[in-house]
Amino acid sequence: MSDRAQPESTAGWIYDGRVTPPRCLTIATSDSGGGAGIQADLKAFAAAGCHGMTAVVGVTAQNTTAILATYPLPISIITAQLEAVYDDIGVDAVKTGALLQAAIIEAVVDFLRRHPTPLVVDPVLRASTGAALLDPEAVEVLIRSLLPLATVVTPNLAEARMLAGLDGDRRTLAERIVSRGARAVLITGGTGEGSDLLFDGAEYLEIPVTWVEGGATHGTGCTHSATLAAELARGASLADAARHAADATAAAIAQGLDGIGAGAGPVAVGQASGASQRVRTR
Ligand code: PXL
Repeated sequence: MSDRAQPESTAGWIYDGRVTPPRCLTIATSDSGGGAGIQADLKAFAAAGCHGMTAVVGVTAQNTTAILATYPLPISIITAQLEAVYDDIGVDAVKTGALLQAAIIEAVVDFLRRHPTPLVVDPVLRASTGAALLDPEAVEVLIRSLLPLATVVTPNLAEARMLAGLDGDRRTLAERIVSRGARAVLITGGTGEGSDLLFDGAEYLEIPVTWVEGGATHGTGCTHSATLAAELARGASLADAARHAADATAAAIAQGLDGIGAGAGPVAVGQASGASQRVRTR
C-alpha cells in the first residue's frame, strides 16, 4: 500500500494521480437467477462503492425455487482467474462464498497463502432451498486450511455449530471457531436474535440488526459478507464494517424483489428509492 494514498474526501484511492475505487474480489459460484452467489457479491461491491472482480469456481443452474444443476470449474481455470486479477489489477479485500469441493478450497488456499489479502470467509454449506453447495468431506478442509487465513468468518448459527464441531451458546461457538484459526468471527442472526455477535479473540461486540420480515431473502448471506469485505477494502475497522454490513443487508431485504420468481425473491442492495417503486404488470 506504500504506493497509494487514501484521500480524505473520496471513497477511492489516488494511484498514479487518478482516483480509483477500492478493489474487491469474490471467489464463489454463479447463481443464474441473479439473486445469490457471484451476482449478489458484485451488486454489493458496487453498492459499497468498490470495483468488483470475480474468480468463478462453479456454475449453478438456479432460479428462486431450486438449484437444478451444479458444475464445478477446472482448477486450472480458477487459478488462472486469480492470477489474472492479482497480476494486473490488485485486490484490497477478498471474500469466498460457495466453494463446492475440497480440491477447489485447496487451490484457493494455496493461492491466498502466496497472496496474503484481507479475507472474509462466508462458509456456505447449502442454499436456502436445500441443495448442498459444499461437499460434506470438504468441511474439514475448509476448517483446517481456509479458516486460518480468514480475517473474519461469517457463519449463521447452523454454520457456526458446524465450524465449531459442537453445540452451545453463541459465545462458546465463537471462541471455538477462533481457536480453530480464524482471526475473528461474526455469527449472524439467523434465528432473529436481534444482533450479530462479533468476536475477535479478545472482545465480544453485539452488532445491532434490524430484523426485517420479508419474503425476498435470496442472497442475504452473500450480500452481508460481500458488503463486509467491501468495507474492509475501504479501510473500515471490523466493528464498523460489521455494522455497515448488517444495515445494508437489512435494507436489501426490506427492498427485496418479492415479485421476481415463484420462490424467495432476490434481495435488492443499495436501491433505497428505486426498485420496489417501479412496478410492471404482467
Ligand atoms: O447464499 C449462499 C449461496 C451462495 N452461492 C450460491 C448460491 C447461494 C444460495 O442459494 O446459490 C451460488
